[in-house]
Amino acid sequence: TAASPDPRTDCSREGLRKAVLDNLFYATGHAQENAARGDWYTAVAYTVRDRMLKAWVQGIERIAADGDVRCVAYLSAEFLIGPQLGANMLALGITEPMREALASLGQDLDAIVFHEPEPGLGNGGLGRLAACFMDSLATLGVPAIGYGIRYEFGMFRQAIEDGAQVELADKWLRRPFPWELPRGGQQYEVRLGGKTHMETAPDGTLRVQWTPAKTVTACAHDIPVVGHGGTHCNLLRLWRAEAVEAFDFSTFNAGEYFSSVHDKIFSETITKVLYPNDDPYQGKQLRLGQQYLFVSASLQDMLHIHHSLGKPLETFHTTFAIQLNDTHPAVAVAELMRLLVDVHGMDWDTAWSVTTQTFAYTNHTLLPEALEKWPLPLFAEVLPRHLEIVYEINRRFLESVTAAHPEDPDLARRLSLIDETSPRFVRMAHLATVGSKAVNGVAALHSELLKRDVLGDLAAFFPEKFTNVTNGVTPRRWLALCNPALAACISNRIGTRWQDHFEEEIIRLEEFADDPDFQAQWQAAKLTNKQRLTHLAKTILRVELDPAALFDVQVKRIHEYKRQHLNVLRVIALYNRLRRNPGMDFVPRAVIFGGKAAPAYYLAKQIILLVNRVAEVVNTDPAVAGRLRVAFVPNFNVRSGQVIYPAADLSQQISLAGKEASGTGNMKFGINGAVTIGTLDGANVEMRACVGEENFFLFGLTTDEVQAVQRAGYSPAAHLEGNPELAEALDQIRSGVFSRGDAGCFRPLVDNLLHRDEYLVLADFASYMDCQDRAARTYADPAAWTRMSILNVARLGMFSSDRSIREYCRNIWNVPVE
Ligand code: 26M
Repeated sequence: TAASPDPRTDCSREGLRKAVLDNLFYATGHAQENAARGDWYTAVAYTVRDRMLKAWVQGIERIAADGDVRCVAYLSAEFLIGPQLGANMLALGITEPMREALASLGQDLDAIVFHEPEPGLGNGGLGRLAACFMDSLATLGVPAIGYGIRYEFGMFRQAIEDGAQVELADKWLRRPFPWELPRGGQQYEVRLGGKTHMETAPDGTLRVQWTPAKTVTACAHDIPVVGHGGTHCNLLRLWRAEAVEAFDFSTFNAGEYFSSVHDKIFSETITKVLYPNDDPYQGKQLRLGQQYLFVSASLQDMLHIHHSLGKPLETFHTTFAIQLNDTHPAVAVAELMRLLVDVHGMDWDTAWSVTTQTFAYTNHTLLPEALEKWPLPLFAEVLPRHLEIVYEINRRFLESVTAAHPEDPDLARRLSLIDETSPRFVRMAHLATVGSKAVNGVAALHSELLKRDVLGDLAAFFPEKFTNVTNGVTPRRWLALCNPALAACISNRIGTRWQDHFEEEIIRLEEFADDPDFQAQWQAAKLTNKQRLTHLAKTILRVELDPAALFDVQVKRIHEYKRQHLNVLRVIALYNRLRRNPGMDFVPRAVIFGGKAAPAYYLAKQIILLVNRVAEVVNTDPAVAGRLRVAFVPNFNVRSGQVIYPAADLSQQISLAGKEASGTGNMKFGINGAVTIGTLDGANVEMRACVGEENFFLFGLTTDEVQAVQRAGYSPAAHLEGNPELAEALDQIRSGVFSRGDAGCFRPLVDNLLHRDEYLVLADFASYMDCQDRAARTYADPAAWTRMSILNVARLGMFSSDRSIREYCRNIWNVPVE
């Protein structure tokens, strides 16, 4: 007789049905009749998780048992992984049998998938990139661990009240998160504060002793990351801070009892909340504590794994390649030195050689004010031993600098790990660069500008370290999962291999760009997605969109350099045109915005308010009804992105040239068939080169022109003279037309544009308007537009994160990949 299938791995429709019912009862304690949507979600999630566990355990064993393959350790303070259920079912290939199994139980899979709370453990691009990279590493079968922080509260939930952003706590752990396993066995002590002194070791050598002020425990929580096809599974290991135990409460008097509880509360504060800024305006002590906690625990964990392989410490870099996702984990350079030298007694030179062969560093920003630097007193207070180590690294480094360039006495000051202005700072990008084998930017232009400007002196000193790896996004989540309509349309023509061989396969769509049947199917898919977004806008916003209109979308963090206010000025100008000339030829548009502002970023919040106030005026004016609509989608996150990107016709990528490191939303829009209107910034440059200039709406100053304008002394007001439309729009904002008559409301924003305008909004306005007109004219010709849309998808193959990861493997990590 055939063995009956294992109820925990059986992927047949019937097997899934039984398993869901079993989990519903045994994991949630509810009979089918009393189960709520959340209970069904839990039951389905456990059913899927059961089917991942075998690969998951094998993945861990492979890392712990095979010392011959170098494992990638991706260190990131943020992993914006998004909802897990749908992605995991897709990877395992069980979406359809699960859908049928649930249907037979009277349940709708899509409703259950939509119910999942999203772990918002990231701010935006950088955190989402880390998640796409984990997906690609698993899909390519590269052994990897993502190390990060398990924030109890992730990115805040954004509500819009009377047009303004309000921040609400994100309680994503209200119910247990079914995708994590707390690992009681993986706990490490992390020390903070205190003092150092010299001590004689038993063998007579002098060693530094660090007596910390506090010790906390870092506890591992593991989340599986399963690759496409379900065979390979990697690990995301997130750390939670916990108080060390070991109090003997019986001996305490009341005062000690309260102070010990107080200590416990402090310890657990460390991983409480994600900092919601996407640039480090002010260095906060707790933030440094977060960074150090996850870095120290991760390095201890890696050393533990390395040791258990029976390999000598000097070969640590053959076991792990550690990637620093921006400078947030850069203190790892000093921490690895401390662990090797202070704890394991290795000599400095050997330790430095191991360290510099282990690390590589990715930079994600060109904004000089966003480069992390920690005030020395703060750094000394939290990490006294690490400051000494940084000084010693710096002393040796600057010695080599002066020896190599005696002709440039100022060079040491510019390269130093310490910024000697007062107050003095530790420059984390310098520490990361000196401590790494490779440094990369995230798009070709960005990497060039890094070498030229932001890290120019370092790049001149270490030319061999600097390289580029252009970002990418996973075509699983950002096409197969989020856009089933377009995915089916694509697979009908070229099969499904594009899902894990995107670059190779998707180009085959080119030959169908003018095929009328294919064009019709393509348009039908886009319409389906626009209807889905229309439904969302109606239910959550009570805004009526018209799926026949051009969906013109800008979703991303709200930042002056991303220039959402340029987009708003354009909307106001269009509105004025329509009012002045009701009979004009006009392609109906739905202009959609979304994104969060850092809670303390005043002007970004003004921009949100302005969008909502303009929406209020435009959407209630019968003179433009049916032709112009404006919507601000609240709480833009991974889940809403999965609805928004597929519905876009036009993708707004309008940052000032030279400011956006790469952008990844641009790629998500592009592979979902949106055409880009954009500047020559970040990865837009490479996207345009791939799709062809005739399939991209380009406007605006170039990086070099921007620098020339700024050197010559930019005067924004000069751009009003030849441009009455622009002057009128600014005047309306200032005079209260979009603030219910309150003339003071948008003064800070308008004054900034008129007198400062750091991001050259006024300088690019005319060129933007012209370009928008060109886009509208093209949209009016459906065959021409659809051709552009198809060619965009077909030619964006290189923007798969699988390609990015292959480049990291070959050029930076020296790890084998297919
Ligand atoms: C640092 C210190 C304290 C508090 C917060 C931070 C911090 C957090 C996130 C600083 C920067 C953060 O993210 C920056 C970011 O998301 N950069 C984006 O990275 C993307 C992926 O490479 C690029 O596509 C974007 O262009 C870039 O803006």
